[in-house]
Amino acid sequence: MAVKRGGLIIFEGLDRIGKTTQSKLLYDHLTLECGLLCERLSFPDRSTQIGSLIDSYLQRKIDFNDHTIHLLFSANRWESIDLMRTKLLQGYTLIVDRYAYSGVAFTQAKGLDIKWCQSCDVGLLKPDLVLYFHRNKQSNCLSFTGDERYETKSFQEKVEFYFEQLRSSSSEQWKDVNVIDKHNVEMRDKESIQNEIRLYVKNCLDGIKSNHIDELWK
Ligand code: FDM
Repeated sequence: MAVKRGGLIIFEGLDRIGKTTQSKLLYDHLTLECGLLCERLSFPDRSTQIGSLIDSYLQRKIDFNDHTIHLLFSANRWESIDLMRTKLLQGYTLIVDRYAYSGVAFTQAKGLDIKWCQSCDVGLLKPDLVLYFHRNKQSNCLSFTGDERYETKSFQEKVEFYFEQLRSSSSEQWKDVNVIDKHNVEMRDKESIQNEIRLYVKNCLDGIKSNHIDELWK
C-alpha cells in the first residue's frame, strides 16, 4: 500500500513564548503515544554553514545588512527543502520551529517591504498547519529579553504587529494558540495548551488526502 505523506506543521510566534516546549511535547505525543513517524526541525538551522553565519550574526559576532541577513535566513530554509520533501513523502510528520513567517515578520519590523521579504520564500513547501503562538497585548507576564539580537521588548512588539498582519492575510491553515489565561493574568498551563494543539494537529493530519504538497505563496 502506498505510504500516506506526513504533515508539515509549523510553530510560529515571538521569542520565548513557549514554542519549543510545546513542539517537544507534541513530538513525544505523536511518536510515543500515536506511533507516528515524526521529526522536529527548527529554523534557523544553525548546524549548516549558512546557519553558522546566522548564528554568529544573532550573537552579534558579525554584521550583515538587513537584506543580506534576510536572504541568508531564506537560503537556510531552501537548503532543507529536498530533505523535507523526501521525509514528508516517506510518511514523516515534520514539526518545525519557525518558518518563512518569522522571516517576513522579523525583517518587516526593520522596515523592509513585505513583497520583497516574501519573494525569497515563494515556492517553499506550503505548511499544512501553522500554530501561531500569541498573547493578549495587555498581558505583562512574558519576558522577551535575552542576549541575542532581536531579544528586546520594543523590537518584539514591532515583530508582533507584523505577525498579526500576516496572520490576518494568510490563506494557509493558521490556528491561534493564546498562551495567556482567560483572565489575562498568567501563562496557561502547559497541558492545556498541549491539548489544544493536539486537536488541531489531529484534524490537520486526518485531512491530508493526497501526497501532493503545495508551494508557499504561489
Ligand atoms: N529569525 C528567524 C529571523 O529573523 N528570520 C527568520 O527567517 C527566522 C527563521 O532569528 F529572533 C529570528 C527569530 C529569532 C532568531 O531564532 C533566532 P530562534 O528560534 O531563537 O533560534
